[in-house]
Amino acid sequence: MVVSADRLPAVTYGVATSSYQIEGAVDVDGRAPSIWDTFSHTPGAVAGGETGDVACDHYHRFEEDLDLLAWLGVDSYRFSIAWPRVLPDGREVEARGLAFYDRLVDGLLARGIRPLATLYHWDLPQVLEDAGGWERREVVDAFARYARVVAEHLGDRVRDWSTLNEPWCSAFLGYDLGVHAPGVRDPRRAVAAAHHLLLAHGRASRVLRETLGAGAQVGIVLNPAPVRPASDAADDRAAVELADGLRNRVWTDPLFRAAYPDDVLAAWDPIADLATLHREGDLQEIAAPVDLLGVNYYTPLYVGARTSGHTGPAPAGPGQDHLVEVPGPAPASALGWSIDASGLFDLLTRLHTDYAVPLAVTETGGAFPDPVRDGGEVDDQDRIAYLDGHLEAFARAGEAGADLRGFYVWTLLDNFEWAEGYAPTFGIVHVDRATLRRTPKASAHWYRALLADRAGAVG
Ligand code: IFM
Repeated sequence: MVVSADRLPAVTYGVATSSYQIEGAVDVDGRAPSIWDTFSHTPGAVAGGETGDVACDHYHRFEEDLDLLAWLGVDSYRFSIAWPRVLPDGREVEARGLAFYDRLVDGLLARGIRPLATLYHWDLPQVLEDAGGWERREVVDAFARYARVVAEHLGDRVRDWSTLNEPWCSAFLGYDLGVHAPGVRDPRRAVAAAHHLLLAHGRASRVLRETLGAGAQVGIVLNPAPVRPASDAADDRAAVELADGLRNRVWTDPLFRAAYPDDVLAAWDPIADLATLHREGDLQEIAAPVDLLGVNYYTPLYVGARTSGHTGPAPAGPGQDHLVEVPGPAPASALGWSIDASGLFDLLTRLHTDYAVPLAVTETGGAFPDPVRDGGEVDDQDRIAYLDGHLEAFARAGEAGADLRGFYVWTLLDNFEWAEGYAPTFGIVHVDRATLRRTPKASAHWYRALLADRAGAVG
């Protein structure tokens, strides 16, 4: 063990989940389909044909999950609200959908746990996708209206909000590579989706502030990655700059500098009609004040240039077909993602230096083999080592001056891992797929003990 409780920054600690990955109950209490319902039911889209229809059935078992959170001793719980439960047809408010989040939030507060709500973790109502989805500018007002409905309803009890989770995935995995919902493969549409996601963030964050009043915290969650060259060759080192633009600066420069990076604009100019897409005033709206930047970190991105002889798919994000994403070095998690806690340190210190924004790690964690013993026990020492190393990197970034506010483990429960289905397990609590019985893994006991010690150490 490398991190001790007294070394941990005195910030908020928690765990994170998202609606479609855990709730199930997809046709209950007026909920309508989201793009992920449609996509997961499309043959060949998700490994094993799995869907979020049942997921962890958290919608019906949330009290048990709240008790697990209380047992863990977390300060905060990061969850997302399902847009298609609240505005199933995109227009009329579904009171039963909001009532579920009342029960969840009230249950958290009754247990002394602070809610951190994300408005959008990828479950766009299908009806809005049918009207053009993130590709069309109209979605921006629809998102702002959804933000107002939810904030008016929960804002007296939920004071910490994020607008979007990982717009890189929504725009580039969803509209460029087509491996996430809505399964589109069109770089022009991906460029449009990216812009409208940013604009939706800006418009919704203004609405959240107006609705919530003073003292609320409004932020956004990104999944930036440190970008590293596949080799020392000059072309590979040059590839890093553009890949960094399309993974990181394409989000952070508009958000914190009210400008798209020049290299990104140059890469996109041949793909999309930017003069029509990027309208006057958009960047000022996108660069609304942000109280907290959430950082989801799993692995660095390794890139090379095709001219150096690398072959394979380009990194996600239109405009870099001449680049190749290559696997990072061992060790890797069960999804083949290189494990490298130094990447978290690099990311947090860089974001602090470049943008001077308060930061939280809103997700980190790993999928590991997780052999299950009789009775559901999982001795996941590999996950403990992962979390330990990443907490140490987090502490080091704080010591180096980054303004850190929180750390959330991904994730509470083994759940629906998008296009990968249920096979990769990220939870610190095992969920038996047949019975949905929850059993804390060794990592949950470890995190609980660390949080309890920290409570003693921090006083
Ligand atoms: O499961 C996802 C989550 O929904 C978003 N961030 C990455 C996680 C692991 O892939």
